[in-house]
Amino acid sequence: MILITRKNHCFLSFNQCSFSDLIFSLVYGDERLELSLNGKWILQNSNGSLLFPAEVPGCVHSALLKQGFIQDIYFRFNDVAYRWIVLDNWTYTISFSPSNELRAKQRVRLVFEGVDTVASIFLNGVITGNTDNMFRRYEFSVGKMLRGGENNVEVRLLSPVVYSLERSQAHSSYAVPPDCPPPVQKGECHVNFIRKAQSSFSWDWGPSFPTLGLWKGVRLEAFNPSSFPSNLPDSSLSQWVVEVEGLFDAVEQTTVRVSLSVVELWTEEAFTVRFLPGTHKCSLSLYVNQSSQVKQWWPTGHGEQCLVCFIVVSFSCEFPTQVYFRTVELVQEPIAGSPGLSFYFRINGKPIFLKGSNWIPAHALQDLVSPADVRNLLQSAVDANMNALRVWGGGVYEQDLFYDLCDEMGVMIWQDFMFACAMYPTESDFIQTIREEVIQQVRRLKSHPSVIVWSGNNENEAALATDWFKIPVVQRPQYYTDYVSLYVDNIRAIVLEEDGSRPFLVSSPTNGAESQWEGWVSRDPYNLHYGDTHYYNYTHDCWDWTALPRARFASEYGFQSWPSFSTLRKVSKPEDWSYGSTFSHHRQHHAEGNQQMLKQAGLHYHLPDSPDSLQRYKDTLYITQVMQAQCVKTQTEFYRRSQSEIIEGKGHTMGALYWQLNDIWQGPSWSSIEFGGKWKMLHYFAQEFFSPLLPVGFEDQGVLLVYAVSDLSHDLHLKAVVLYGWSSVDAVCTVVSGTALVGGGSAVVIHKQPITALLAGCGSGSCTRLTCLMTYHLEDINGCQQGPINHLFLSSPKEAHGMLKPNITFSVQQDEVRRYTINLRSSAVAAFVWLDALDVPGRFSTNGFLMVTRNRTVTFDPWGPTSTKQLVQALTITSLRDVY
Ligand code: BMA
Repeated sequence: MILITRKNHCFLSFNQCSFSDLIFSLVYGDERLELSLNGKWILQNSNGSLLFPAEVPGCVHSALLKQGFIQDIYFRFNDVAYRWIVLDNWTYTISFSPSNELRAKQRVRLVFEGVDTVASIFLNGVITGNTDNMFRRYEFSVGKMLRGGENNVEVRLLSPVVYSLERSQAHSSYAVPPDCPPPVQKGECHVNFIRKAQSSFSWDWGPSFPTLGLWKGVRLEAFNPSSFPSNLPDSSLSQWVVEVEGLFDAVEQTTVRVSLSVVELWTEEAFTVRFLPGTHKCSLSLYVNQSSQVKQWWPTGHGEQCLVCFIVVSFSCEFPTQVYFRTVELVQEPIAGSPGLSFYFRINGKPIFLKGSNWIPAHALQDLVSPADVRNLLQSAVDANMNALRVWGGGVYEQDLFYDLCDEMGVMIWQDFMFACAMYPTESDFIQTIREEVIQQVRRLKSHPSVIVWSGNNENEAALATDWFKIPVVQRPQYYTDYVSLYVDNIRAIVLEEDGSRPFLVSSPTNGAESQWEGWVSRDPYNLHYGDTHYYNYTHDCWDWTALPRARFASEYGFQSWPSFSTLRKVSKPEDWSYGSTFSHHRQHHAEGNQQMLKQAGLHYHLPDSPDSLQRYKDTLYITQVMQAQCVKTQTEFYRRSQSEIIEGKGHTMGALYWQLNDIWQGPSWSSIEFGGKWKMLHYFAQEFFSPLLPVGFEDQGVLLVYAVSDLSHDLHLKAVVLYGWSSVDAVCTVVSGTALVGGGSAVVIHKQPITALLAGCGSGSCTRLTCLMTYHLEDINGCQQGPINHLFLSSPKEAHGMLKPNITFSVQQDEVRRYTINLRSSAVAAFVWLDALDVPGRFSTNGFLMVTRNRTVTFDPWGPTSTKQLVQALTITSLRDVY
């Protein structure tokens, strides 16, 4: 059976509101009036003991913070200390005076772009509506309720924690697990009973801050009814279609001529649009000339993100906007020599290996995520050669800017719906609010070419199939029915109705088509022959690639590490600065996490033993980062080199999205970027292991294999060059392989040799597994290096002989641009050389590297003003041999 989703697809990138205004004024020659209610509101707690100004958009925590009632929410144990905030009810109030002109309009709506979460809304003391879902926009008709002069809006928010508890208690017929997070997370219970960021009640990488507030904009909008459009691209197997969808709200019948054109494609189509009274949907389709050369949107690394000018003309006025064109297919078809089905994405007809990671909320208080934070994180992803991110289902549907930037930067988005690691209730009011959430989010996001797949939830198929919650056998059918009702009969049905242009997966991990055939819950959603896989193993030696799952698509895998000392220092006191401190224990939300990191690190590295306790603490943070970087490197390289082969029936891996890109606070986690944007060692490693062209070396039963992995579009003739030597920067022995053809989008073996022969070939028997390591790179037929230099340890560094303290010294000089050059000098081969500019924010060109030469130059791009002096003072250099 071949299951292929193939859609030709174009995306309108214009601003929906302006288009709405456009149509509106065309029809009525009238304008829509808006009164923003953003800005200063008054906020008070339930007994009125706290009453103070609060900014909207915002939340109770950030308002308390601004008033000085609370300190940095992330400082030390404040997540627990500030729990009182979310156990209380809070009311936001604002007074405003709408103009007579606004009040005179036939329709006046009070619009909340986002209410967090459960609230009753009053206008002039009269209830206007209720909210129960932070992922929805709410609009209330308030025309007749507005009065001349001063009016007021009051939003009475209920404690999300109390609400969730009450909802779960009301659901008495059967349990909807889990009740509470594990105690190590210090979180709140029953988060699955509220449509709110699931991680806000705590997660294994984040604190419990169940926010309350008006987290998005509030406004009054008034108009004489006509229309507001959204856009809905359509599909065709052979042709590009630009489809514009409008939702119309008209009082009388009107007829308008509208023409759509893409001038550079010589394509134009005219329509007569008849507005009938009432609200209804209307779609206009522009079929692009088949002979046209459409400039397409490509993921980064595979081409440009072309925008094409699109023009709407009506009443002889031209309204230019822009569209993107791209296709996406999720290919699930038989593979020769392997049971099951393939699982990969084809963009514009080209199979593409997805390289990237998983995105979580960038702050517990979403209103504190600045545009610069979003841009910096996404730029960091692209700079690390990522082309894809998964917006994970336990957080939030991200803000518009996030998806705009992904469109611009060519980052593909795997978009989860916001359900994670739980069962969910299916009472009709719950389903209703979710239906509205899904409709709104799909309409908001479907015009983004970056979004390539919808996915119903995070790990709920696996939770059900592998019985995470110990549900008695007799009760299971109920949970299966609920699962299918929520994700298939409702969410999937809406997505298919609203957006037929992208694949939809019910869960992650899932067996995809196979799960569907098995009734949407596969017996084993982790089956490596189908779909995507999540894989975690903290206790097994992470260097042992033979234990790794040769999956079709690895959508989650990872290891924890601690952030750097400079990041932790901001939220701690000197008494916290040891690995065994109460603080270190408190910040760790994953059971046994701190011990697991040291155990894994201890398999290959000497653990820090400085007599100076602060130094030992800093060195321990460092060694956790070394461990994480090397573990995720090994695993990612395994997935990348598995893309072209089937071994024992498994392989054709076409995606590696490690867990997780970013952090929500300063604590231990799987992230490669610290809270605040600083790159961990893993992120510098990702820049290398996601290189478009990468040599991957590993040992298989005593034999060295070097693969060339290429994401390029063209073929290359390459050879591997292997160099090795441990104990001295001068001793180098070289082996050059034969030349091999490396096709674009493939992984091929380029060198194969028993390690014993390799070592013996170095002459005089001086090289052993303990005294030597290998570095290797690819060269083209002209002898030019292609891709980065990679390395392979032949034994654990803790067993290596001859590793010396490298005594690395440095000098800094400023270039004419705002960039600094750091010249390093080492007296010995040094592993995991780590430059840390402490509190000077910025990025190094490379970091955590193996230094096999006496001299090396690294550049530093500061993110703000600094000076050579400041940088010299801040800069510390640590290598593996320095910590014991
Ligand atoms: C995965 C994720 C998250 C979690 C991570 C690390 O399963 O989906 O729920 O944070 O593992 O445990």
